[in-house]
Amino acid sequence: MVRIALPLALLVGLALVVPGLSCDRHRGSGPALAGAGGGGAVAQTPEPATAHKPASNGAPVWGYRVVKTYPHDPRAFTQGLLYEGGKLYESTGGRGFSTVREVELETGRVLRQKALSPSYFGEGLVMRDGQLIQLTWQEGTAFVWDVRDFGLLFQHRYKGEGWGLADDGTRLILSDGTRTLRFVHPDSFVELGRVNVHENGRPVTNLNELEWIDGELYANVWLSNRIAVIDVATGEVRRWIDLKGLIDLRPEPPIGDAQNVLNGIAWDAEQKRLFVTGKNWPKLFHIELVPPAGGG
Ligand SMILES: [Ca+2]
Repeated sequence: MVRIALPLALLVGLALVVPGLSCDRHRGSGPALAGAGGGGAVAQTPEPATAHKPASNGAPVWGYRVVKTYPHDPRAFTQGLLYEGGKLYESTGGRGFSTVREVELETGRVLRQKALSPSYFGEGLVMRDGQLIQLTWQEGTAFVWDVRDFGLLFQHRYKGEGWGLADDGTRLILSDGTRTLRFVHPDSFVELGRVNVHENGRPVTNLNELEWIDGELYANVWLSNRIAVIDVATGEVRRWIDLKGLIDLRPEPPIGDAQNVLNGIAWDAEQKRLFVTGKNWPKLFHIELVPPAGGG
């Protein structure tokens, strides 16, 4: 696969003027992936990159404040992130580099991990009843791991692509890069319903990593610095979180690679801490959200 190393702005700009230009979101050119066929992923055609740009009369845009910065494994092509029981768990992508792992928050050190077969590409991750449920990108398979030893307990099958995964306490919520969220039964992956995400009637696409926080769904929007906060009953984006400037990705690749976008949201429900990171980012951030002037 031809290596595409364009600045993000240029890449998005090209996507606007070149119909069908596909962005290989999962090429994963980070240190762990370099020279290994780039992950061998098949390019895909995202929906129009303009779709996620908030309308001028759209939902309020919140800012952020960094509370604390932690190290993050720059070889981790982050696809899923969660915090549960005082521990941080992560799902990484890339063909031959996909893992499910427990990470030490303070140091970023990988305490233990399970590597996926090279034919699988890790994606969204949730914890439920002592089990880690991990999506795969195009393999239609969700792995259920025993959190105690990362032993494989079960596999579910589902249709289409898997990007992000969240748990609303009753159902799992699955994103696939489109504007559509699917609700599936946590024990069977049988589909229970779906909703299209929008802002003032405009579709919001490229929904990626997810997190369920106090009755709302937080969603990374692929190739953007924004998180959409969604009312899943209606699909309406209630507000945006703009994380522009959180990390300086301008230095040389791989850190500056266009694929190394914001991705990964984890919520520490006990201590009310919000963590975010990105693909192959060397840092993970505990942030607080700041409402817009005039209220949000
Ligand atoms: Ca998450």
